[in-house]
Amino acid sequence: MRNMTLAALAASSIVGMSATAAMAHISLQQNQATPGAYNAVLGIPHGCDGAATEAVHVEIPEGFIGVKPMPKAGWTIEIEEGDYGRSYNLHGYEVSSGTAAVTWKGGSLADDHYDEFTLHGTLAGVEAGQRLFFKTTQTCASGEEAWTQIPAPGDDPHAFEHPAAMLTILADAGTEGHSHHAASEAASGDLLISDAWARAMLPGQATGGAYMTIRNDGEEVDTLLSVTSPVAGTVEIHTMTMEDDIMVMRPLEDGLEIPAGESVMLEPGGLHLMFMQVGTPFTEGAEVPVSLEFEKAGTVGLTMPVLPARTGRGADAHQH
Ligand SMILES: [Cu+2]
Repeated sequence: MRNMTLAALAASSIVGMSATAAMAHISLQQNQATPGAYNAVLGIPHGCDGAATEAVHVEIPEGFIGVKPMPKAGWTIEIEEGDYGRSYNLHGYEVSSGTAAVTWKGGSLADDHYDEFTLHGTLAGVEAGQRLFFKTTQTCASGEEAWTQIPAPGDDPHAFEHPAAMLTILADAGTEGHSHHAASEAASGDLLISDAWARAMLPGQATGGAYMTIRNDGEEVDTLLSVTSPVAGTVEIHTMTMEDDIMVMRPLEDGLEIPAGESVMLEPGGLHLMFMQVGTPFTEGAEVPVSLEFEKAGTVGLTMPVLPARTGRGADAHQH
């Protein structure tokens, strides 16, 4: 069902673009990754207007450090070194410069063939939700094809004819030392869910709150229709507003809209998920499984860590 929905979405987004542009984009085989070791595998799906590709040049984005290209038979490699925008700690060493660009040249990749070019490195100093762009230029006997367009924040990356390959950073669930960021994440289609957590409950309490950020990188609005969890009788999506000095919570009967190109934050004092009829109160360190049903992206499952109630606004203690 979900696959059908995504296929239908993909088909509809192709309408209006030329067939070559729709299929032509250079992209990363794995376009979402957590901080740490990462292999950027760039797929080159065709040549330049029918001509064979003779060189592939990739600019390394800030935050992808210690990069080494994978050799390819029939191609020679040229590495350009440069300074990073800041310094990083890589395996215990302070580094402030490294590979800035890589060129594979001297080969020949026919227009009707597909090949992959791999860069191994480490994603460092990056945060969940951040996007890294790999500007790539193909050189053919007939000329160049530059895949270097980068969307401004909020812009739709799908609208470009020659977009740079995009990598989205996911939350690092293993990060220690800042528990408020130790959140689970999940992605489906154009949606990215990050910084999800459930609030620890008091003994005997039957309702609990949960929070997350939902980002929609797509071209169309999506709607969170319903939420379920095996550890709660029901889960509601609540708004919270101040009315005459009183905090009022209301379920969103028609679901929660996630506008195209925007992030919606569920956070203490505002929008939240409300777990009702919870059998065993959530305790710090436990994990809460949850399943989110979106109108377009389908079902997205994730597991949220239970964190202590954050300091500050205590108004949404969920004592209904
Ligand atoms: Cu509530």
